[in-house]
Amino acid sequence: MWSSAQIGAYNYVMQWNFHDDGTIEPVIGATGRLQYVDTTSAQAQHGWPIGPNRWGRSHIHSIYYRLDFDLGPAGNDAAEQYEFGGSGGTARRIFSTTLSTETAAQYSTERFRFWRIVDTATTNADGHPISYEISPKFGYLHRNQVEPWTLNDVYVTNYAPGEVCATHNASNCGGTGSDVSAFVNGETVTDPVVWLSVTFHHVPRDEDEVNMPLHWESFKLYPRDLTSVNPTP
Ligand SMILES: [Cu+2]
Repeated sequence: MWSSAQIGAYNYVMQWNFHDDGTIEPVIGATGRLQYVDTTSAQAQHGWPIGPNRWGRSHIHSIYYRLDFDLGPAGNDAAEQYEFGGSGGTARRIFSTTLSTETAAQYSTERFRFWRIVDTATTNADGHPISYEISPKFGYLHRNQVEPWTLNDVYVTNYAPGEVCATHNASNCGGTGSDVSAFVNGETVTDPVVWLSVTFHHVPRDEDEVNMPLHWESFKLYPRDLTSVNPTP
């Protein structure tokens, strides 16, 4: 399933790929034309030469997904964070945390961190609770103090009808609260919504003109114990 939206000079292609094994793969494609081309040598330090007195300004694309799960019967969903402690050794211990209060979290390549939404009342044939794992694909991280939503990568909030857009929620989306960082305000999580960032750093190149090739980014939502064996043997 896909759609395309023009935002500024860019076109973004939003794909949702549903695989036979239950994996859901949201994919975002960026194309269109460069948004910012600088024309003075003083600005050259921020980008890459793409023509006579023209520099494509480097920039970060930040895409935020709002994932509102409801596994199994209504209710009983919980959010968990998993990671592996230690470093280097051959046997590293798994740690899990139930995010029962609204939480902002960061990616960790060193600790192999991932998250899942679990239905605490529904089990597969092995007796394991059914869940979906959120498996990020780590990109370049961009922390900008004046854009507080960039200071973390994953947000778990309790469902609220006014929390719609990750940024400019009140001004552009008619919602309640400024952005996803403000949605994390101590509520108990009984109906989890996960917000996930996908970022990439774009250093323009000659090939980006006239029209850019599609640049793809993605992450995966894996069924974890949704079935007791491989559903596609
Ligand atoms: Cu770009």
